Amino acid sequence: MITVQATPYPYAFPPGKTALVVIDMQRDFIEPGGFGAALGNDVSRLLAIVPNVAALLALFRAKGWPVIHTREAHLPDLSDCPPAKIARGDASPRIGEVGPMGRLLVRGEAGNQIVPALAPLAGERVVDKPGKGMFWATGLHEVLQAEGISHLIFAGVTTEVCVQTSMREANDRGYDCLLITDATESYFAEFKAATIAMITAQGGIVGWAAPFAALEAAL
Ligand code: C5J
Repeated sequence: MITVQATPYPYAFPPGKTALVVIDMQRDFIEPGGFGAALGNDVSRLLAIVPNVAALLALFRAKGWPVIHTREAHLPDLSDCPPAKIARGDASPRIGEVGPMGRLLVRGEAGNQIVPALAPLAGERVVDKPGKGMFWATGLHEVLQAEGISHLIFAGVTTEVCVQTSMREANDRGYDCLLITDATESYFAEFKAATIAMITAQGGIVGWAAPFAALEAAL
């Protein structure tokens, strides 16, 4: 076991049974002109964590440990997108509409891809998820169970939406989860802080949190 100094207490993980999960580091959320920007968000906050996520990826790749990337992505005919999700918002751009980087949140479109600096390598699993959480309608739990994965280390965006939802889904399925606090970000600083506080409260009711340096130090 490797032990990381974390909140609310040290996080111990077994190498070989632990995967890195990088949530939705997609152009649509992170780059100017994408879905996130179209919703009125300051995407520069998210862009700023790209080097930290790259360092985390480099560490896992150097160790030969498993890496999973997710994308929030719908089928081109939107048959996997609940009508309520399409309808949500007032004057906001809708999922499936054409934006500056192609159809918003649609598989295969330019904006739906992971930013080039964090592009998946051959052999790394890429999960297209129609929901906020990584387990809903993806079959991922069965795959991870077959591979004996018991621990998940999380990075990505946004902290309070797809990262938190995925961590909560993982927690309910029995995974021990660590969030790398400087490799995740929100459009809203207060939402990031609140998410870290709520997942680690009550003895780590959802999981643990630690900065990247603590993981590096543990190794
Ligand atoms: C959002 C995400 N914020 N990846 N998606 O809609 O967090």
